[in-house]
Amino acid sequence: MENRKLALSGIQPTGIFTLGNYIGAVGSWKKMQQEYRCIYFIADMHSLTTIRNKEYLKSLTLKVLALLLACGLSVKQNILFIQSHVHAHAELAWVLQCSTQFGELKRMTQFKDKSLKHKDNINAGLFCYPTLMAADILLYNADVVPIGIDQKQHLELTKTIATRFNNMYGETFKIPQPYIPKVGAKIMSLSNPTKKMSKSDENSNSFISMLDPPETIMNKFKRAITDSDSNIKFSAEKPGISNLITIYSYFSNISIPEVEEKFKNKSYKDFKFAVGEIVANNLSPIQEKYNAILKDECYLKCVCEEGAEKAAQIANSTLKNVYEKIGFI
Ligand code: ATP
Ligand code: LTN
Repeated sequence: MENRKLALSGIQPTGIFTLGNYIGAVGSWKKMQQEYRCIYFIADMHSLTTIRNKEYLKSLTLKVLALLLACGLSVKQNILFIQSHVHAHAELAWVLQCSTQFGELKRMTQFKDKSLKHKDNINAGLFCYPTLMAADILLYNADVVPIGIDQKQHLELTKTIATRFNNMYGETFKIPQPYIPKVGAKIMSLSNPTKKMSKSDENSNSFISMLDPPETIMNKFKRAITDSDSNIKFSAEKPGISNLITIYSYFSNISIPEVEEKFKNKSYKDFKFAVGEIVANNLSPIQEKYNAILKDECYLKCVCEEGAEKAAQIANSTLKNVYEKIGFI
């Protein structure tokens, strides 16, 4: 009997993912493979809330899959699949929507932010997004959900929905816990360090894409907005330099005070160069693997098919149990 805990998470194919997604989420997914059973997926159904271009969605879904594999996710040890291939997600989402209150969804900050950003397309999917996310998690009885801090509110709502369902129909779902990294839970935009780094930002200088070539990475860090001061010190009053310290600390595996000590006599210019270099050096091998994997369409198809089959077995069994509990015959 497998007694390791289960980790589960997803990423939307809304763009080639950024350094923020990597540090806040995908990097943890990779590390957790040693200790946990892991289920990871590409949340294409979620991305339909903002993407309405067929070819764009299709090509991004495959690219994101290739990039996840290139980052080191193993399909031998884990389940990796595409959300829309497992129909139980949509079905459980409906059931959960019927035990979620309008007021609860209205309070979600992601809904408020995205409705401001996509004023011409405030669709019902965007509003109900957290119930689909709850279904993603509860179908597999996940113990932990590795996410960046921006998704914490959605996870809290998942716990509320699961507890409410369990109280109403009897013990059904495991209550999941978030897993938020201590360093890098919210990597900030390089052009506005009070805002989250986001792959759908219109300004490409605000983020490092995982596929940016080394020269672009060096340039983006060189231009990164920092504070008027010149001390390489982490503090809430200096979000620009603090963001760069966090990124350096993540890739060098040394603590924030150690980064400060290492660069205490250096200028911002030198430090930005060092950050660019360490990031470019870490992304290069991933990019090489990505280019090789993306060429092999047969392999990618095979990964999706196998992943979906394994995921569906677990998800369908949970859904069957839920249908019985709620009185579907
Ligand atoms: P979008 O720009 O389309 O809103 P996003 O970049 O916010 O997307 P998601 O696909 O919604 O990315 O997020 C995938 C995972 O990455 C989530 O766990 C999320 O918390 C995490 N994440 C996203 N942005 C950051 C960031 N800047 N820092 C740390 N973690 C992040
Ligand atoms: N909402 C997440 C993506 C996502 C997810 C999930 C994360 C969809 N379903 C289930 C963890 C568990 C986001 O990053 N925007």
